[in-house]
Amino acid sequence: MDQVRKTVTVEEVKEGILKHLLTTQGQIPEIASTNDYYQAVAHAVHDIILLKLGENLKWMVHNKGHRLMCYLSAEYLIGPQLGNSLICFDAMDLVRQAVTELGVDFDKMLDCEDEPGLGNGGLGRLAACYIDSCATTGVPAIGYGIRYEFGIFSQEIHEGWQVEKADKWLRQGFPWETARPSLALEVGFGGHTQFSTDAEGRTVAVWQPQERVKGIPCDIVVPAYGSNSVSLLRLFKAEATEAFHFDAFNFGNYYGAVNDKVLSENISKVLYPNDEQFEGKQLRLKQQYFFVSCALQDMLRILTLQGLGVEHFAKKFAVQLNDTHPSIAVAELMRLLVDQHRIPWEEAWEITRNTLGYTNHTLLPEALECWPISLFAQLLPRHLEIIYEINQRFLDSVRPLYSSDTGKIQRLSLVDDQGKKIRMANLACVGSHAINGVAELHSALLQQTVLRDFYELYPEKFFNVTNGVTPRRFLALANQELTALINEKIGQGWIKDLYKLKELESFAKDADFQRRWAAIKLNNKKRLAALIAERTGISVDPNSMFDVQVKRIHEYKRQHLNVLQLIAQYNRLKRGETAGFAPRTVIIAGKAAPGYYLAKLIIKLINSVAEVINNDTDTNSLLKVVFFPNYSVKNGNVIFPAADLSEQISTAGKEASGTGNMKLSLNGALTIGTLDGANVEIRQEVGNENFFLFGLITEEVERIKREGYRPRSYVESNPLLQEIIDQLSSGVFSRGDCELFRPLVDALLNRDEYMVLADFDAYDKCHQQIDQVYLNKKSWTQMSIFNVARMGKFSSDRAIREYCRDIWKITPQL
Ligand code: 26Q
Repeated sequence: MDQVRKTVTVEEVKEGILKHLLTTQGQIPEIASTNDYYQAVAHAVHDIILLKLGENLKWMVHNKGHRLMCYLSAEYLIGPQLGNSLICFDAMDLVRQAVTELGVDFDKMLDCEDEPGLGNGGLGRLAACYIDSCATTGVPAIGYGIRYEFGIFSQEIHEGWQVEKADKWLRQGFPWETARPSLALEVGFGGHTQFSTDAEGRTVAVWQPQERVKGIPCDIVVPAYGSNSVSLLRLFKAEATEAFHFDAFNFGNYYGAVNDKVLSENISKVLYPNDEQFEGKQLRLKQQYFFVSCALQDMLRILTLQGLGVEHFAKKFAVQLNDTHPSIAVAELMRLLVDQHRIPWEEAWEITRNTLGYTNHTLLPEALECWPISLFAQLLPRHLEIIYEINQRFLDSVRPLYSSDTGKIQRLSLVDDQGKKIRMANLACVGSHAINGVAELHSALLQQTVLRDFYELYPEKFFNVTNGVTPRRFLALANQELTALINEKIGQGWIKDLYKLKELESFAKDADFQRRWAAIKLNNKKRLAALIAERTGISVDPNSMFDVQVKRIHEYKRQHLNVLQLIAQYNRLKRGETAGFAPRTVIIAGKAAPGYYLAKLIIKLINSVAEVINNDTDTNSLLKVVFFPNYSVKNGNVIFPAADLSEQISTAGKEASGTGNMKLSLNGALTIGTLDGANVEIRQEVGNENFFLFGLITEEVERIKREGYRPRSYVESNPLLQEIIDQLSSGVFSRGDCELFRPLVDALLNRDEYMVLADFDAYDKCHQQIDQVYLNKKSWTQMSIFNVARMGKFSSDRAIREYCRDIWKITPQL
């Protein structure tokens, strides 16, 4: 936003801040807190966003001349807004100066922002990166979702256990949104369908819902980097309809009416904190339908505003489904077109399929959404009828192709074998023109496993779009010192074209550049060390290797493999085997789904092992362990720039892509990883020699399982592993409690679903090699530079361009 920089002076910024200090915070400078200043600065910057970009926003929504991409996602993990906006406007220094001149600590001021945690993890953050990249690449886009009052819980650690606290992100208000009650939409639930005949003798279905709820759009304008382009994030908040008040006075049941009002407002109350594990909760289905219906109605309104008829829907909108969470859109769009706009079924079906694209994010069978038909019948009776109709027509059309193969027909059906559930992935596949996975390996495995039958039926519908992350937030903002060094050498072009980082390769062997590179890493580590001390009381040595695993806690992500290796290393140090060892700080962070017992026990394990190791004076100058509480976008941005080693150690074939792997590598961490998700492509890009590979590959995992995996045999043949299992079982890390970790040990010894024991030895050996490389500082730094220089592919801008080309048929304007 050159204009902002050119036209706004420090004095004007100060004026804007002081104005808001008074008008928004009701404060005078003499007694204002740092938080008051944060609020004032945020409002002042938000003013600029609306004043400078408002026109562009209107143009984007109302201009007839382009196709609009509408992203449907139940989650957006957007992170703090102020710093990112300043990066986009290239106004960081300007505002830093203004705030400093007002006598306020700029960094403390930035730190006041509570982030909206409206997502669980990767999928929600990906949605936020994509909305950011649409703005920067000039792709007209609206992200539709839910404005949860409580986002992902905030995590505290009490005696080593995770404790969930409500996320009151709205406590101080949220300066970045504009509620637009005049644009509210109505959504129905329950009731029944009435069939009647219209003037032309056609049957018309009219859904008579039992309950109605209003969706209030809360708009967040997302600025581009370096242009006036924007994206719009439109999140809906549920509110009771006015009808409640009528009922109350007509029937004298005032309490009942108010109670119903409260119940309907519950829809947007809280984000469900489970990922990768489907749970068929009624309120969750209500959330999904609520925001999808609001979104599609909003699109129809935009169409009308542009003077276009509904028959233009597919030309006007490319709608992308972020996993199956919004897949009820298939039935809702059909309902709106057929029941409300009287479009013939076949034509409506054509529109629906041409409009929708479906992105899959998981191969784990337990994560696939299958909703009980009984729940559907109760909540969305008309949609159930529509889904049955879609299914009947679909199965009728494929039966001739597979006449003798009833198994195939059963697997393709939108209804499960017992006739009890709706398979949302099947609905999404049938109802969209494009289906994609999120990394090469994932897309290939989708075609071979969960979506195999659909791939055989419609191979032309399948695509891969490897995930990416935004370089604005995850490098320019998170790592400002490194950004300054990079800019000095190659200019700022990489911020919009990440492939330009390649130009850093010519400095990889330059001793002075290496020295500066390493000095910046050290500074970032000092900053993280200070935060670790503040949050956990643990002191860590910034000169040790920072070995980082940050992501949701899940057995398939194998944080416990990390812990087993850590114990192996601890045992070696205890035995005095210190030769060739690089002093190491193992940093793990992530939230466990509140109902996922083993994941929570893994957190307890990490903290218990940390307690023993950190307090052992024989070893604690060489090895430390930190569980960093409450991993979030905000904390992530302190962790990524400080990482030396990035742990991406999921069982091959289980991680769809991963995006933390990209954020860490982009900040100069080297990866230790399996051939899983996007690791495969990261390794391809950075070069095999700059990536620490270990472990079974997908085919081997499958083969060993087929042939009968006996996890115990790996323990029996490896004394190191035997020793660790014995320590866990005999209370060495649990103050003598032999029962505490038994569920974990049993899971490993008896099933080991994720092949932790099978991969342990390779992982341990790989770590020992890494130490050798780390001890050679020059060569480590060189590898770090190569990693960053070769991360061009993993920009979300590249991903958005691919979606535009292959799926949305939109030409990016920038
Ligand atoms: C579904 C139904 C009911 C309740 C919750 C859910 C639910 C919520 C969130 C299911 C899944 C999620 C989140 C999944 C997720 O984050 N997947 C990750 O997506 C990333 C972006 O593509 C990938 O990089 C990761 O590999 C993948 O695990």
